[in-house]
Amino acid sequence: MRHSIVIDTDPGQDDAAAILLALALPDRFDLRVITAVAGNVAVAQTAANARRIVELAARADMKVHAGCEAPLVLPLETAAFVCGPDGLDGAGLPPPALPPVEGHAVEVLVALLRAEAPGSVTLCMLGPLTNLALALRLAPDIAPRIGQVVLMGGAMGLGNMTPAAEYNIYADPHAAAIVLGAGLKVTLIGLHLTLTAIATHAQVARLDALGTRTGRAVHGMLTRPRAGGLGSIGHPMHDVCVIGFLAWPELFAGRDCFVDVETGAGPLRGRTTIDWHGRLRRPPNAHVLDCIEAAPFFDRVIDALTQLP
Ligand SMILES: [Ca+2]
Repeated sequence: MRHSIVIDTDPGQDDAAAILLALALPDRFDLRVITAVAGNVAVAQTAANARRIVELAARADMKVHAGCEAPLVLPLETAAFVCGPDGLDGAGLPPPALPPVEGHAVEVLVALLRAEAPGSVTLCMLGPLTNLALALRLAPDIAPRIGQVVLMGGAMGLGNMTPAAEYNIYADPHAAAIVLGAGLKVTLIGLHLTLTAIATHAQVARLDALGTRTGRAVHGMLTRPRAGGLGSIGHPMHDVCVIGFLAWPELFAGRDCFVDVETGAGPLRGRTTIDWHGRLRRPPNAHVLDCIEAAPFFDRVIDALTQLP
């Protein structure tokens, strides 16, 4: 099956790998447009980073639109302490040759969804959900036109931004609540899964051995020295799981659940309460993934990346 997708993103090293994976699988993905959002770093930088990535993949034709500069309600808190000041620390990429194209990401999302056949477009959400939430508020008629949303965010358990919250949901909890409350077909890929999606040292070394500029860039991002990480034993690649799930759903498992988002300002801000056992007796609003077969997953990711320059 070939998916018509939009990638909404805040690159971010793992966003970069996700975009590259989508571009490396043209028989699986028709990437229509990339929309950038403030998150890991400011939106001017995330949009520039998306340009750097598509140019790395020799896809300078790919349209990148900049979107929201800040979360819906709260001030922006970046994750530059993890991703580095430009968001792509370790990639060794030059500045983009071209700027983002005109047109705000939110308006582009609305126009695209209105123009396409209902149900035909999949939204791949790799950052805070601000752009999509604002699009749903601006144009509620797009909700039934969205085929599905696959998002990286939340956690069943410990967060990475705070003990309670994963970064993407923490950064804009109000947007997450809007998206999860909009009656969309949502697949949620949280930290509880992505922290088990670890490439082995041998797989990471294989990236470098590809001898391509893409292989070098991804290898550099994965192996950079990091402050502020969780001290995991390998190289979690959170956002890659979104694209990988659409390409190879047989490597993942999960179940339909009700998911609630804490929008209050206290220590639980951005917490996702995932009702795995149905205790709250609320209708499910997301398909929550909890398992990935990491070894074959990364073999396939690296095999795909061999297709890029
Ligand atoms: Ca991201």
